[in-house]
Amino acid sequence: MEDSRIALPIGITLDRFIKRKQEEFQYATGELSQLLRDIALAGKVVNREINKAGLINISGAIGTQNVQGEDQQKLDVLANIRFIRALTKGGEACAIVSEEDEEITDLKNQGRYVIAIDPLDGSSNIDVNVSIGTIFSVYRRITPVGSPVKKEDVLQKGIEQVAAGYLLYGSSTMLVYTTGHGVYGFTYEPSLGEYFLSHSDMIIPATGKTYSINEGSYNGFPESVKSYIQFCKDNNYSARYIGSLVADFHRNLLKGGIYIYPPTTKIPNGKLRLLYECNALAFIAEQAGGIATTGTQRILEVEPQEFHQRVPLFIGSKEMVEKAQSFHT
Ligand code: AHM
Ligand code: MG
Repeated sequence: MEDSRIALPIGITLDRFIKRKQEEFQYATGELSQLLRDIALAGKVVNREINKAGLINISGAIGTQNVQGEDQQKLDVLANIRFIRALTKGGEACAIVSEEDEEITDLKNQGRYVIAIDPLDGSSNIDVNVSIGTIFSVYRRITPVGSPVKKEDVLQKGIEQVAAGYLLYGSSTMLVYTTGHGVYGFTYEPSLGEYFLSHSDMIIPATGKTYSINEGSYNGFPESVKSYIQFCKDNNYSARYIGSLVADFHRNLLKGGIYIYPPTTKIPNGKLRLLYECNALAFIAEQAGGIATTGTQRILEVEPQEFHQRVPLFIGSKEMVEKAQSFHT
């Protein structure tokens, strides 16, 4: 019995939810379940560190740069360490590609899964007490278990994801994930140290009135994007742009809306990374009834060429993304 979108009661703990879901799949080994628990646990640790950021002097740039040449914040580094540690100890993942590391981390174990992760997205918002997030994708490895991990294990199309999700460290902390059978959201209760199901079988409204784009870069946008922005203004849409992809995406998932990071004259492929930002959110968007494209191509079908590849992103409510795309000639 492989039904997918089974209604489990709001308030059930994440642990129990994962267990119940696993029981529904005859041949499930429990490894993916354990992997999700590991990520959820690392999320608790990172959440604790983020909440301390204002209290102790751990926030702020530490003077090093990540592989994209951007300043790394201390918490980026810490989050990267926490997730890698949790996944290493868990043993289900054999390799990790992270925004913070140039090369793949081969965990040299018997794990069957590969993780692509942005350990702390929206890091420019850390110091200003604005929501940030973690984004992750899970793939099955292609090469034999136990052998050295190869590029092709990581460079898989988004359609090959077996699970994807994000943690949102906001006014409350949430874990939202999919294994390809609907999208489920869990809210973290810090005093109990537990995640509880708060959003069952999430569906993004087919349309909305919110558009999220960094209009400061307007002059460098393609004409099609400028025309879509004009359409939004003509229709009295609201502009909402947090500058943390997870937070902007999450709001649009709940309320309906579109998030766009287009190509610009300065950055022709946009800013966001295919493997550990766009694919995970595209999988979630589609599972929730939305869509995600580069403007011309389904994100989940983009063939990755390199670990830190960037792609333009148009994601959110189906009708809004379709409308935005209709301006492309
Ligand atoms: P990061 O991974 O370095 O944090 O960059 C990704 C972030 C997204 O969360 C956000 O939507 C976007 O960059 C904001 O970029 P910009 O300041 O160019 O609008
Ligand atoms: Mg990021």
